[in-house]
Amino acid sequence: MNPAGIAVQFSVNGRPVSVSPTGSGNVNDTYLAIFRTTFSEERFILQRINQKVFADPSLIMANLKVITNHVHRRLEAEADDADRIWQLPRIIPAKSGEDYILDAKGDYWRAISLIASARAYDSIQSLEHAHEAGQVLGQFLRLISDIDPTRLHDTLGGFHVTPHYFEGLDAALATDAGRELARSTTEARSCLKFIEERRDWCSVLETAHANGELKLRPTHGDPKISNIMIDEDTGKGTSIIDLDTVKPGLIHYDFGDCLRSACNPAGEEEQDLEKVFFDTDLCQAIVKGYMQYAAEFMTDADRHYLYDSIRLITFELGLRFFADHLVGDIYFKTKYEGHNLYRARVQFKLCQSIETREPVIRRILDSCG
Ligand code: GN1
Ligand code: MG
Repeated sequence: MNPAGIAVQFSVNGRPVSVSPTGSGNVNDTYLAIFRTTFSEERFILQRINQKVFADPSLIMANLKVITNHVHRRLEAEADDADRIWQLPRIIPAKSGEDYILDAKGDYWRAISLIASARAYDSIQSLEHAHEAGQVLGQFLRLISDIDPTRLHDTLGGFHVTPHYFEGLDAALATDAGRELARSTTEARSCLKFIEERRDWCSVLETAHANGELKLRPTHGDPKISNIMIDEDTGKGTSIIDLDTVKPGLIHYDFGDCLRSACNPAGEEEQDLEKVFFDTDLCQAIVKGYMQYAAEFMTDADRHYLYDSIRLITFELGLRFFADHLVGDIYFKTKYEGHNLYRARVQFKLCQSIETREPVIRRILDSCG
């Protein structure tokens, strides 16, 4: 069914004016729906959940409910003392009373409220923007830090467990087509070399988890810069969006992912690799903002692994893009031939830049922590 036909099945007043694609997500299909009544207008977000990625969308909705109910309650309780109006989207139920619509093709659709008068950016705009992004992530993780992680479903097995992505790579390399793609170009060969040189190190966080140093907690799973909403009037961060990947995990992957994405001023889709690097001034701004809220729940062991988390998640995303390239682009949506290979090269360039700047990054982490 078309998105407009789905949109009217949710509990929203008025009639549809438009339902058009929005955002830059790599997995789900996202639309902005505008409805009007005779006296007002309502805007909300409509999404078709990609079931090739999320096998059981009802579990995502269950997690979303736990998180949003909890955060809304805490935000209300703290509102009078807050320096801004913090927000988090809410689920808009279907008219049937369910949290989602299952269409005739078996696709799951859900609606969530729009964080209005705010916008997200695909790449970092300024030091102030970076500082705000850090605050938004720190605040979100603080607000969910008292949720028992066992209340959340593991909606995506192996997500952000870096060694797990080597299984995908190795399976791809075991096929003729995958091996051919990995060997056929200089670019692919150098990606594979980059990956192999880091194979032994990539278990660093999982080992710390296995030996009890790091614990599973509720996490966001995808706190990249394009998921952080900035108030258009004040320039302050107000909300984090895209809560599909909320699940029990290591908060390090969240911390690292925010820095990975926000400290590369060129953005993930930059076509000129020369422009891709890890900006340590932006890093300092984010870490300062993050710690304002996160200091409350961070342990010494958490702090010990922060540098690794930045390097690792960048490496992991490159590995995921590269492995998807080898299997014919089945996970991440692509716009051109070789898109995922190119995305992998961007992340590996960034990872290299992080490695080169390790001493500076560690100094920043020590002084802000
Ligand atoms: C995917 O679809 P989107 O853009 O929200 C991916 C993230 C990656 C991100 C990179 C479920 O997120 O893990 O970091 O692309 N989400 C999933 O842009 O795999
Ligand atoms: Mg996402």
